[in-house]
Amino acid sequence: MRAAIAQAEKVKGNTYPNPPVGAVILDADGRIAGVGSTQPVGGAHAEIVALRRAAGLAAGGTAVVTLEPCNHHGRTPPCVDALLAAGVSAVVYAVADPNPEAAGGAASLLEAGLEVTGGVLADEVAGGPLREWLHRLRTGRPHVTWKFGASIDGRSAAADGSSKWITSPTARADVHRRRAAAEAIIVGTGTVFADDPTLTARPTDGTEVGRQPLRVVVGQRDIAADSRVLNDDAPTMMIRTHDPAEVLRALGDRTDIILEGGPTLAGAFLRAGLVDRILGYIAPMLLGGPITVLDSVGVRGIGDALRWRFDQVDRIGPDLLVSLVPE
Ligand code: AOF
Ligand code: ZN
Repeated sequence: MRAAIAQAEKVKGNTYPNPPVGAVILDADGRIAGVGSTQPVGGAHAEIVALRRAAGLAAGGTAVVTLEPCNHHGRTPPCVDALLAAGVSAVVYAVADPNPEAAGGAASLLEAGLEVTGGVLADEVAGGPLREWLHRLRTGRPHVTWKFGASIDGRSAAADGSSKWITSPTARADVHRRRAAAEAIIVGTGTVFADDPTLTARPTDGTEVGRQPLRVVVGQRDIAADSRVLNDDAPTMMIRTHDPAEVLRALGDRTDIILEGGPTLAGAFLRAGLVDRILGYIAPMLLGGPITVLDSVGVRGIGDALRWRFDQVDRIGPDLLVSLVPE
């Protein structure tokens, strides 16, 4: 299943509105015979790619998939039929398909006499490659990750406004990898004025960028025509509102959104309850001073604090990467 998860991670961002799914086919002796991941929408599902690679070796073998195999004729025929045709004798999956149209694959496979096991590493998959897609299906709105880089005392810039190189190149490379998997990156006009960011995905670890995420600039003010965010490296959308719900509506059926600041816009999204995950890149540096990652979120007393839970803490080069989810 970990190999299947790795396959899913590889295509994250390139499959929506379909989920990024990974599959591994084991031959009758339990050796890996083929791996695959979901192709861009309208293309083959993960199981189909893995079955093609495994060819004759799938017979009597096991299919390991991060999502319950689909049971329906959607844009592509049912994976259940392909698994039966290939003669696999067992199917292991992580997460049951919550899409009512596609669900029921496990029951059909059982009925056909296969050994079926669900729930394997389900939490890892539901919190990992499928997190954003499951969120979209459950809530009908995109999954929003608020990402910031800061000194250990929560400052995003020094008192004079200079903010380059707070976090290390390793941390910045991680940001670019995540941008490459996202569908849109949101900033406020204030960030464009202050930092003139390019907001493209430029990973240095060899991750291929199939398509650049949409750059979204939110706010009433006009930005300079020569702002980097308006260059030809990626598409850009300007949205003249401060209402987070309206911003998300303008993003249509997108699934995976990164909010990159600044402090006012992040505050508005948090107050609206429209942040689903926080990613903080924390540098071992003290800046003090007035420029913080976040403006008011309406907390007057400690009893009103917005409470979150750390779901992952990693060291990344000299910095920390902390991931939080709502408590
Ligand atoms: C799988 N394996 O790799 C994926 C699945 O329109 P279609 O035919 O592409 O079907 C889309 C639905 O199929 C999608 O909403 C989800 O329920 C399931 N996705 N299923 O067996 C895959 N990506
Ligand atoms: Zn399928």
